[in-house]
Amino acid sequence: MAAPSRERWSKEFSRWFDWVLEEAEIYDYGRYPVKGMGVWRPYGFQIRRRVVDLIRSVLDASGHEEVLFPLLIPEHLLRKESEHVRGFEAEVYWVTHGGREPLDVKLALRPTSETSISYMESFWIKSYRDLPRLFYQVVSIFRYETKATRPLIRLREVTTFKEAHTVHDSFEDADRQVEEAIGLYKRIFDELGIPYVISKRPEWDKFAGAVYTVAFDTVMPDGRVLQIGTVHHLGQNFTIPFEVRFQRRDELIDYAWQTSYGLSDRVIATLIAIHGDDRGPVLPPNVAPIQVVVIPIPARSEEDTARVEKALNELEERLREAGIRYRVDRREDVRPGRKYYEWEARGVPVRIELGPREAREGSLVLVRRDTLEKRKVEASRVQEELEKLFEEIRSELRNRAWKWLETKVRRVETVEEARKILEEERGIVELPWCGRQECGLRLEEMVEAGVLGSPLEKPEWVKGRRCPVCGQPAVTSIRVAKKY
Ligand code: P5A
Ligand code: ZN
Repeated sequence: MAAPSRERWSKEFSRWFDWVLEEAEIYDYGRYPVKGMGVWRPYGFQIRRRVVDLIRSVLDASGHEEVLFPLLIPEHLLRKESEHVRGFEAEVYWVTHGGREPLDVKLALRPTSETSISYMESFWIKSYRDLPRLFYQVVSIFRYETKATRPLIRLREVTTFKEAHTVHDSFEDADRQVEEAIGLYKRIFDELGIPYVISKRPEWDKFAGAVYTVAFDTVMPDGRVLQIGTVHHLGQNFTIPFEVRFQRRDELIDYAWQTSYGLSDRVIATLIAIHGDDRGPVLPPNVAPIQVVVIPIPARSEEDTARVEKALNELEERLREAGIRYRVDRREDVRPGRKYYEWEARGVPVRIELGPREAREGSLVLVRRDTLEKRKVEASRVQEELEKLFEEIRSELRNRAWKWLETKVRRVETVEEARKILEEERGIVELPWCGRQECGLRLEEMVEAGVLGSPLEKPEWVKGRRCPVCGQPAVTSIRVAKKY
């Protein structure tokens, strides 16, 4: 059987995504009576937990220390860094009352935690010997987003915000941390098979309060681009107003340097979206709540029924022993075909079919969710076969996603071509660029799309080419896309 098509997945992505969240019982959105806020359902929560566990393990193993700060930030802290507050002011939810009493000091629901964390760091950090310090927390943040909200993609309560905040004794060490963070995020995305493009954001689109911002973007099935993670060099922009001072090795007192970086529910949204097809999502085995679903095929005779039952018990024993997350779907009132459909829609990566014939032969049929390819294996070898299959699925999902992304990134030299591609196919378009802000802003208007920024290294291919807006020699390339 051929692999499922990806018609609906790409052509009606928005509806496909809503259908998956509902059908697979991942996230209930739109029914909860506050806009931009949804409910993680048990199956979705399990996916979320495995993604968070993965991120935690990568951060823990690289010297990050987990902390937990209060949700509420007093107004004067939030206002201390002027660029930051200017960037977030319109998005802050305020707590103004305690019971019936108006509060003396308004309290913000954190939109992010640079201010509250910097404030506390001013007490904790004294000397270069204390540095670097790497903190992170996994929390809800609140942003009163005015662009159209979408489940997991643009939320007003971001429930799975993994924010890291680091402190350093020099600008260069913070630069090095930015590199390090980029490496960690690559690892996380690679584990999930999520392909990405890394860009240095232009001046006019960096994080409010950052010296510079590096962003990970991916192309969603509809060709629109989603920012799935960001890393910021904060310089001394927060440590000066918050007085995070330390004694340097040469005994002088200086302000520290910081970085911050974050991931959100968008990582889970992308994981669900990117590997999908018209039958639903395909979850990589390392984060799938159920890695294997076993479907018993009903037998006609009593003898066969007993055989199937015995083979099922042996299979369960082997799966349990191997530590595989499995479920046996024993529902008697539901036909196998219906069961296949339901578990496919939940993205379970492998199905095992076990009927009278397999029970007699001592075999099993393994079916891959991504390709629907069937494989007959000896029942006694199921553990090894599954290990092998999980690895194949994981690497093939990743390869397929990367190949798909590569077809969505196009290089052109004229505004006209860029405009046409963005209009018809979306994706990411790269053009030569003189590096000037005014040309970047002009380009955004001309192609009716947003600038993502430039690659971290000057690309070879722009050599000898010109900025299509002003005709000056290109110093780098610029990426534009229709963004979420
Ligand atoms: C870095 C962590 C920050 O907030 N402070 C702490 C820094 N950066 S950010 O770019 O504003 O956000 C980090 C990532 O969070 C995702 N994101 C969202 N996801 C869902 N709904 C939202 N409303 C939302 N806003 C931001 C983005 O992936 C972003 O890169
Ligand atoms: Zn130019």
